[in-house]
This record gives sequence, C-alpha cells and structure tokens, in this order.
Amino acid sequence: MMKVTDAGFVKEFIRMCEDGNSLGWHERNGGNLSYRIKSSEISSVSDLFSYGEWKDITVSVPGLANEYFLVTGSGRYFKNVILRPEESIGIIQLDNKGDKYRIVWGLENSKPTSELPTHLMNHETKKILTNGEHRVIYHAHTTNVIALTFVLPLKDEVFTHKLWEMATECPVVFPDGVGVVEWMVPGGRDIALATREKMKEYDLVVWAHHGMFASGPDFDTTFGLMHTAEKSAEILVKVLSMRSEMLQTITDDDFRNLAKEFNVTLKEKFIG
Ligand code: 2HA
Ligand code: ZN
Repeated sequence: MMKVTDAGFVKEFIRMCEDGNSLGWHERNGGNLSYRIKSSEISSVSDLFSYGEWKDITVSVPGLANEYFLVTGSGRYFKNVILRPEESIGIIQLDNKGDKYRIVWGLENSKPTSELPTHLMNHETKKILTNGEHRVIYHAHTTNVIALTFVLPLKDEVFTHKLWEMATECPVVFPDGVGVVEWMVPGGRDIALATREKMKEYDLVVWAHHGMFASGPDFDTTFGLMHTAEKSAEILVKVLSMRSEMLQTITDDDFRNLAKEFNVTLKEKFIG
C-alpha cells in the first residue's frame, strides 16, 4: 500500500529539509518549513488520513479556510525528518473559518511548528498577492545573515543594497529586495503581523539576530532564494573580516545596466 511519504510533494519537502540541514542552518530544532498542498495532491493521500481534534491557531487566516499544509513539527529536528518523518513532520487541515487546525497525518506525539502563526499569515498574504502561486514558506537560521544583523542598520534599503552588491546574481534573483524585522519575541502573533507587513512587499524577510523567512511557488525556488541571499551575506562577512574598505564594487550604474540586461525592475531606493 502507498504511504504518505511516497507522494512526490512529501519527498520534495523532505529533500528540502535535508538540504537546509546539510548547510548548517538547522541546529537542534531550529527552523521550520510549510507547504500549502494542492487539492490533487491531497486526493492522492487522503485515504491514509485520520482526523485529530480541532485546535486554536491563535491567529485568524480566513483566506486559508479548509486548506491543507505539510509542516515541520514543534521541537523536532530537521536532521531527523528523513529518518523519522511520521514524528518530525505532518499534514494539518484548517477549519472553514481559518481559526483552527487539526492534524490529519504525522506529527506523532508532536504539534505543528511554534512559528505556525507566521507561516500561516505569510501563506495567506502570498496566496492573495500571487493569485495562489506561492505555496512554500521557509524559516532558517542562516548564520551569515544573522551575523550581519549585528553590524548593519536594520533597514530594508541597507540589507537589500548590501546583499545585491556582494553577488551579481542577487538583484536578478530578488529584484524586489529584502525586508528586515527588528528583534522580536519569536513564535507569537506580533512577530507574525510584522513579518506579514514585510511579505506584502518582499519574498524574503530577515529576522534580526535570528534568521530569515522565504516565500516561493515551489521548493527549489524558495530554497534557492534563501541560499542565494545567505551566500551573498557570507561573502560580505568574509570581505568585512579581511578589511573594512573595499577597493572596488558593483556601482549604481552597474545595477541599472544589469536590470536592463536581465529585464528586472530595481527600485531606486535600494540603489542610490
Ligand atoms: O523551531 O526556529 O523560530 C525553532 C525556531 C523558532
Ligand atoms: Zn527560528
């Protein structure tokens, strides 16, 4: 008999957990991942569901009523997802108001990630803004971006410009830029609301002294966005460690020429 873990979307989810873990972004139970499941994918596995009790989400996401999500578990380790998927990840369904969820598969002796409010608020915002295209929300503890939040001003303009500047592909991969949320208590409603505000404008949001959140249409694009930004941050950390001033860099006009060649729009507020 088919298992839920045989489904393509579950395999891809597990692979992404492995990739993040192999890059060192998920110490202990750090980070979390969620995927808004397509209805065709749900019908391929729903025979295997058993329905748990309805529980409060603590935020209201009416735009996600009745949707199903594959999510990582609270307190679970990314490194164990491939070894013990049934206890590390699971599928939840939201109720018809978007106030409650129930577990329908997996998450044995566990519950959804502590960052479920931020994940669902981001999903709701992106579902509306992208006409349902975005389905993946990913939170990782990306070492070099975290390091930069101690030495750069916590401004969207500064982080966007610096990350664009350190790797030529960055303005092409995230032309809309990145948002920055100052340090806040994680896991709750307030940080979910602050992140949602930034997600209205960006697909990537930095959490000061904590990590990043990325949104995208599929696993590869979302992981690639996180990876590209974190690699750029790593280059900046290395450069700053070598010397405080650069001999040369990518100039404002270089950015404008790059935008023309790659047919992306780069806002002037991130350039000048
Ligand atoms: O799951 O990453 O932000 C642990 C976290 C909380
Ligand atoms: Zn975290």
